[in-house]
Amino acid sequence: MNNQQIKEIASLFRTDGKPDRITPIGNGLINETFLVNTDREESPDYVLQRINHKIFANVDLLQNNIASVTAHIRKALAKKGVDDLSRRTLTIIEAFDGRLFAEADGGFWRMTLYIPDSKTFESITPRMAELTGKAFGEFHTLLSLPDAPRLKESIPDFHNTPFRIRQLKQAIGSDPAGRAAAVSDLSSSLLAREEEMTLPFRLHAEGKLPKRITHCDTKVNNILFDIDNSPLCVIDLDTTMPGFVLSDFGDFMRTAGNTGAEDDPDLAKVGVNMDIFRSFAKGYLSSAKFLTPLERSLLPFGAKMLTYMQAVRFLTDYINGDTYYRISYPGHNLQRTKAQMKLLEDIDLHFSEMENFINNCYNNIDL
Ligand code: GN1
Ligand code: MG
Repeated sequence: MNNQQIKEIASLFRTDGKPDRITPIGNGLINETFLVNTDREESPDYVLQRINHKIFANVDLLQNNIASVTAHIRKALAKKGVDDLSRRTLTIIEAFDGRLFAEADGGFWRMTLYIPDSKTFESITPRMAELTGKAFGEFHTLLSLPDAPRLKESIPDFHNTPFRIRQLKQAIGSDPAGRAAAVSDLSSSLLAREEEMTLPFRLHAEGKLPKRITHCDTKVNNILFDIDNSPLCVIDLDTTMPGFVLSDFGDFMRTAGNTGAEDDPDLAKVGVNMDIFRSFAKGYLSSAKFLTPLERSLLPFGAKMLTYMQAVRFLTDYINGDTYYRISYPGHNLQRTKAQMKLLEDIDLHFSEMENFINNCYNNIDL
């Protein structure tokens, strides 16, 4: 698609000023994202996204979820006296027909206000991690208030580890790209940990572990930071849905708490950054006051489970012939799997240190 066509799609939304310049932005693996500047200097800029409809089958449900989450956060922040509300949560821009998305070029598109002077990072400092932990604790707190919206699952079984393991087994069984045999060492070592990695789901079935509204994609690059590097707002609300808080804690650690990249070709660089873990945990515990003792004690397990689940998902996609995640080179999903498995090994090595820290931190021993 050329810029002119994208500009025409941007014109389907109620922007202030006429869409003028289009620039691809972001590095998500699922949706395509563009910055839209308008012809009026004094108008705001906008973010236009092509929603991956293959993955988000029900766009109406998806956009309604996001609208109710952002409205709830906005209301709660206003009550607390926060004034820069349009920098603190996403603002959806309606299409001219009043819908929260538009249909064009055989696909689904949506628009939000661009938050000026905001930035994203692939890696952050311990101080930023502490403030981000606090911000996630606040996000979870707001979404566990009694008047929080009841959300439906935009992707059914999204952070459901037993389901993801079943998908891996199916991929191995059907082997559509003929790749399963060559990676059988990797899949066997992942499948050997099935029992261990599905614990939260058994605890939930026994009524011991609650589900709350969680973000389910707390990669470090899904947080916008302000010019002074303080966290501003969580973006990519597509998968906000009922889940375990350990998921969000874990997904952040999987990304920000990795000394290497998610797909690092140099496995020697991949490992746990304990400074980030400690700072993030400290910040999170300082504001997530609603946690039950079991939820709190499972936070380090979240880092393990999310890294494991991501390895399972990347390997499944590799075996399926790369049909889900955007890849930059052949074998990218395999490289991602290896990097996640290396991280998982290192989390295993640091696991008791993580557990002790959470305990001590809660008891104010190590603050
Ligand atoms: C995807 O869209 P993006 O890049 O923020 C994926 C996440 C994965 C992540 C791995 C809807 O997130 O679940 O953790 O890639 N989102 C979806 O980088 O599958
Ligand atoms: Mg994203």
